[in-house]
Amino acid sequence: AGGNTAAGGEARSPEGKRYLNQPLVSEIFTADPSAHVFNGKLYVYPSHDIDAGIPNDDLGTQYAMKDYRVLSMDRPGGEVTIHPVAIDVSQIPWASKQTWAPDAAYKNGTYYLYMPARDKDDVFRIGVATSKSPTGPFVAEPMPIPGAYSIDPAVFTDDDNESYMFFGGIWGGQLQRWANGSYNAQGGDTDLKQDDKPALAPKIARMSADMKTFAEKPRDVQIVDAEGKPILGGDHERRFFEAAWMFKREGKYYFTYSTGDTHYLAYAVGDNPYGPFTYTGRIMEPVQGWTTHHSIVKFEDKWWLFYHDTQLSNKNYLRSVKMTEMTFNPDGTIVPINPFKD
Ligand code: FUB
Repeated sequence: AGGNTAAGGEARSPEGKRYLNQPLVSEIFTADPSAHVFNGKLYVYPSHDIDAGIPNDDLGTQYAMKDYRVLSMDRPGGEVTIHPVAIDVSQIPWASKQTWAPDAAYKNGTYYLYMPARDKDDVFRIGVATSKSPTGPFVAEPMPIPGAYSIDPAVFTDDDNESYMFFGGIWGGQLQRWANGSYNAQGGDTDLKQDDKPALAPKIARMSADMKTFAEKPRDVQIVDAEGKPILGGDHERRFFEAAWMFKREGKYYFTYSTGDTHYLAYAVGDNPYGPFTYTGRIMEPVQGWTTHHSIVKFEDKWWLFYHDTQLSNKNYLRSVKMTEMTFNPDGTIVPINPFKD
């Protein structure tokens, strides 16, 4: 992959902006990074972007990924290892294509890889695969997780060892087609088209002890404004689009997400995993590329934002994972990050 290196050796975007960071790897394209600390090391579970020669459309048909590969490093800034294929779509019995943004979890000696993909009827479902190693190979369960649908699973384990899956994404992620509780192929390609009503909510479900099923029916994750009123469907700068990620700091629960077509990473704060969460602000301004998708993890005493952009390819569907330190103000708000240097 080639970069955009301006005179002087500095990488710049096509608009001439200087990138804040360089990609973690350039041998393959990676996106949607879910980072975790396992056994004192950093593991990143990204999408593995490929060029399938499919033009961009609003459903994300161009994101035609076929397998997962794990990245690891001993510490932030350390050498990054690209591990062999962890699982291929042909090894996921229920899936047909588009292995989108994954997440991983560890419990009781087993690593779990959560994978959204289109099933044989073209409906996005979420399945799970297991391994004794954080880098795989992973073995898929025969069927998707019952009651899980749409895209972008993010599994959060609280201090009491209970785990929860957040999931969902509108437009290509099909969440709007589940608005009435079951899949409706006529449910539209974008959102509810009800700008003055509450926006489509991401979902949360507590996981069973086996980490392979839900212990409850998924519930709506409510995102509200400072007055406690739901964020509306027309509020594209604040409403949930995709890329849910939860973390906990100093007793507060941070529900973080992408606003999609306005390209922000945003966050809302609550006092328990279910919410409601009060919209608080932005984590990151738009990156180069249409999508923005992240994770946030604490390594030793610092917090890190993992994200992606299209610096290496200048193509929306060929992205590269980056990481940068994230800091907090004394009141617990996040210091917003500009992906370009001023
Ligand atoms: O990578 C495919 C999709 O694009 C992800 O599932 C979304 O979050 C967006 O990044």
